[in-house]
Amino acid sequence: MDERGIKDSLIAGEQERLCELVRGALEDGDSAKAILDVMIEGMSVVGDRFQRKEIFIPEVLLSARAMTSATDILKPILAKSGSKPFGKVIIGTVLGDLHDIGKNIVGMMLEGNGFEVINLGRDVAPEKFVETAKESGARVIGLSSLVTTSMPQMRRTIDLLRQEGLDGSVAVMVGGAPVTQEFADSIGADGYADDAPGAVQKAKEFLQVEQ
Ligand code: B1M
Repeated sequence: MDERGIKDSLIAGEQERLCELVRGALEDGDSAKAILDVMIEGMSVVGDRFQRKEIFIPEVLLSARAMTSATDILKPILAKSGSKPFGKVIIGTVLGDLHDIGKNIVGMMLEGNGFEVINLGRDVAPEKFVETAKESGARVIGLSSLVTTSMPQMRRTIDLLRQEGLDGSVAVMVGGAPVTQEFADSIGADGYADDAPGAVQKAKEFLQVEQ
């Protein structure tokens, strides 16, 4: 795989070139997971440059758009699962937060590992999570947050589930770059995952899927 090319085109926000390189890597037999890892490294360079004010929102948006398109190419592979679903998992990025790349990767990996995923998107209000849990009967909710300002919405969602009497039947896992195990414990979440494979692991634990 042309790792350098994949990182550089993602950092430069060159959507078409990135997609071409990703297709090429798949044709050469590289795994979707390995390609994704290289893109995640590239995106972390984008974040560092943004933080150092070397690039600004328009550039970050271009990189995000390129990564979303390239991840879409990997989706059928990551989400391929022949077996009957283990159970439903609701996922979403919390209210006030527009970051969804990592959350979507979590969703794809859950699907690829045999879960039925209800992806509510981004900027999702606590009420929407609770309402969907009631309607769908899902027993797991995964909350994603990428900005510290949206993290309090995770607590609000858990509090609302408690008020509605669902806390015993629906397990909540939280994740996203600024989220920690300590924070998860402090808001009464049932679990925390650092990355997408960790989220799959937690969902399996919650639904007592044999590993
Ligand atoms: Co924003 N942004 N952004 N941004 N952005 C960050 C998060 C930031 C760290 C950049 C920085 O300053 N270095 C910073 C947050 C700082 C903070 O809160 N402490 C930041 C900021 C400040 C902002 C704005 C406020 C900027 C502004 O307007 N001035 C604004 C906020 C808008 C809002 O949300 N209301 C903003 C906007 C944007 C864009 C829209 C331009 C774009 C998002 C596009 C999109 O997602 N569709 C964007 C991007 C792309 C980023 C960075 C560069 C990359 C995020 C990303 O996609 N990473 C990011 C910097 C960074 O993270 N280094 C940054 C790749 C992705 C695969 O990783 O999302 O971490 P990640 O997901 C991982 C894990 O976290 C985990 O698994 C995933 C896969 O391994 N995970 C879970 C995620 N969710 C999980 C859920 C789980 C379990 C694991 O269980 C349920």
